[in-house]
Amino acid sequence: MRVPSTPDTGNAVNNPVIPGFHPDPSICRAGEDYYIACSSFEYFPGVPIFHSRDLVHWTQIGNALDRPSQLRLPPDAASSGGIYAPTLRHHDGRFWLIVTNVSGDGNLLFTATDPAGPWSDPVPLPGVHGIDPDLAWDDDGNCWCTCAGVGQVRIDPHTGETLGPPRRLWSGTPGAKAPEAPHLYRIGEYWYLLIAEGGTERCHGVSIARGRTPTGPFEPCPANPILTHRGTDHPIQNTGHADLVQAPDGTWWMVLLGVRPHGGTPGWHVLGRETFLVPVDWVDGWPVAGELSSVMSAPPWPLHPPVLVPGRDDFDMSGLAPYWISLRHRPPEACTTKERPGWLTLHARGGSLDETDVTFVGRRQQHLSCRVRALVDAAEGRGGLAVRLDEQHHYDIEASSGEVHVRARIGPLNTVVASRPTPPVPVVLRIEVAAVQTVNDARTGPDTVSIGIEEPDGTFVELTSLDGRYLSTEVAGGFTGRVIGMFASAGPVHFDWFEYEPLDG
Ligand code: 6LW
Repeated sequence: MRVPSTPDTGNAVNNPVIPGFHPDPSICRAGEDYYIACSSFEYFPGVPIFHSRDLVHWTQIGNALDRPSQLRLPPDAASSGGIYAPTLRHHDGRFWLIVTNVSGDGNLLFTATDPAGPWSDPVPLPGVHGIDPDLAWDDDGNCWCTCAGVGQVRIDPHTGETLGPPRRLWSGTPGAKAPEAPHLYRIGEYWYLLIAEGGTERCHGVSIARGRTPTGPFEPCPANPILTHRGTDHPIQNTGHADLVQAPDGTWWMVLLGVRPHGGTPGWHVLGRETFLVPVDWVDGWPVAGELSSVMSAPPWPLHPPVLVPGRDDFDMSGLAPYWISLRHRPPEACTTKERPGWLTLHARGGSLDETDVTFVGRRQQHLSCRVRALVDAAEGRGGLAVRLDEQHHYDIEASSGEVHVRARIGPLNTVVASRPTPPVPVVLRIEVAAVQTVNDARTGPDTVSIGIEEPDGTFVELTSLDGRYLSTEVAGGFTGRVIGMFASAGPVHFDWFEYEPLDG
């Protein structure tokens, strides 16, 4: 197979280009600007939106669904329910986002003039059935909506009305399961239908077909799957759910999801499905994906250094940065920086971390090794720091007036693993995650979660060290990745600052 003609520019860039739990990436370009949207499941706000000028460095500019009128997640919405895969497109001078809320309203369509927001209230699509909805317009202005399973229906994107009967376009490669994540493109003389198949685990792959019209018939690419790591011990696995974009210089690129397992093959992954980038060439009217690797040759244009996200948040702003996410809904009164200026106050809504309505504000773990610290005043309540996958899989350190407890929840096991008296003053809690890298990226070293407090002089007192594999998707299941953050399980709990420090080197 030929490798893409993208010249090796010599300087290397890292993959994933958007690390941490940012699955199901959908990309579009408007002029010189690229945008990516990702799924967000039970978290609020939903659908993080990223911006880049070079395809390599991405900055989160907001979340498309940041109002309850856009994102209704019932208190009992399942973990890994809520918002599934989006499609983001730029058409007719506007940005269009279509997405499925599997915990309520089904398929919804949003528009914006600025992808940073505000986005519109939803246009419901009651006649569109299936997940992973895609949008494509033909030269006659018809809007085609294609969904997983690869069914298609014509819609009015302004009213959400379906126009005409649904039709089946393609069932994917015979013998491969779960044709999903469809995206339809008009490229040259063909319409191309890109899909994921094999399921979003180790058998995941990207396939494509082409036809002369947006409704087919479609002929599969003889080289399908055009990208997969199934059956290999490649350090990037579960590769699939892709989207294509053409750069202003005419080169083609593909974003897709992948995971970085730890512990050898098959191993376990803790950061969820992350967004990767790979170059694409065209041979005989078919796309040929380049090699997907952890370090890739930078694209052949000037790189724009990323806007660095501060590792420390002192909660001095009136609102929260876009990387902060809560579970299911964030009632303003439960999470405020107004009650004690310069502090974030969380008011418990009743639930503990084992419940779906716990008051929690966290950020995605984006590094295999990182240190998280926070200064907590729990004199009036109970709360602290947690690293979570879901209600049944989390490690947490909870402070109250005069003591801290460390708890491990692994499925049916739920136990306090360490306790320690503390002076009745604000205390610095620390969670340190270390997935030790070994030679050749084999990642067979230990994956630990060290939890403790800091003495007034900053000395770290480790209360326990737990095995990180039990906070992995292979153990917990689901579609999300680790989120590390602050919680309140009783009363008000005040946080003066929160610090996230990568330790990956
Ligand atoms: C998504 C489907 C998938 O809707 O997993 O990886 C589902 N592919 O396309 C949730 O992410």
